[in-house]
Amino acid sequence: MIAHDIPPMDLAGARLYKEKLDRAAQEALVVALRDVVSVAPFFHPETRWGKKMSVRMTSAGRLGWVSDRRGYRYEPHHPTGAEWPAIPDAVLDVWRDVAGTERLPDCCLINYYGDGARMGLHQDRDEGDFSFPVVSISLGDDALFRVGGIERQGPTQSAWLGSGDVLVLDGPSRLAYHGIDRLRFGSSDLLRDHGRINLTLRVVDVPPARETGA
Ligand code: MD3
Ligand code: FE
Repeated sequence: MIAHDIPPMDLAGARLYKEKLDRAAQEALVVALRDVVSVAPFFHPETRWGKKMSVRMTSAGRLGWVSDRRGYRYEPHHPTGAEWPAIPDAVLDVWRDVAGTERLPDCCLINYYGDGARMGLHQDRDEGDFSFPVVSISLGDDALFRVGGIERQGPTQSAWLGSGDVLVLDGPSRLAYHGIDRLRFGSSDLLRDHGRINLTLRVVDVPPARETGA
């Protein structure tokens, strides 16, 4: 079930829907994600300087997010060479509910945070068109999220993201600096071994403009 009655909170221009997904909806997502991860297992990405990131990742959709010594980019294949699995319908339902566009996402990045994992302040700017929103779904342990403006040095706001929370980044917030400072490891019993899963849904490519007559 997706709750419709609670209006979102404003978080530096982003819309935060607290507890958007109830426990049954969260469990249904976890079940669907188990199938994704059995085809496209989590891997431990490296930065372009060869340092392992603390977050483990995989993706679903036409394109997946990959990071290694060659840099950060979207790829049509998992590091094993297999195609990424399709984005589960239950995940697309959340997008349809909050994204406000007919366009469906190309990529569902799946981030897993174990004890001590974090993600430094960064912008998401490797997509073709920033006019589409980014939608983030949190599952499992609480995480301290930080979001600022479009300049790295600017002031930031922090908020705890809990299981079932949905965040929509559009308008100016689409290019805001953001990161995850820390987890309250073990705060949720949704995932068997605790930790946190974040789903980030993005439109990556825009279909090429069609020739107009002549
Ligand atoms: C704000 N992930 O994968 S999700 C990422 O919780 C990423 O795993 C974090 O940042 C996580 O790139 C944060 C919330 C989020 C996602 C995309 C954003 C916040 C954003 C794009 C623009 C501004
Ligand atoms: Fe990001």
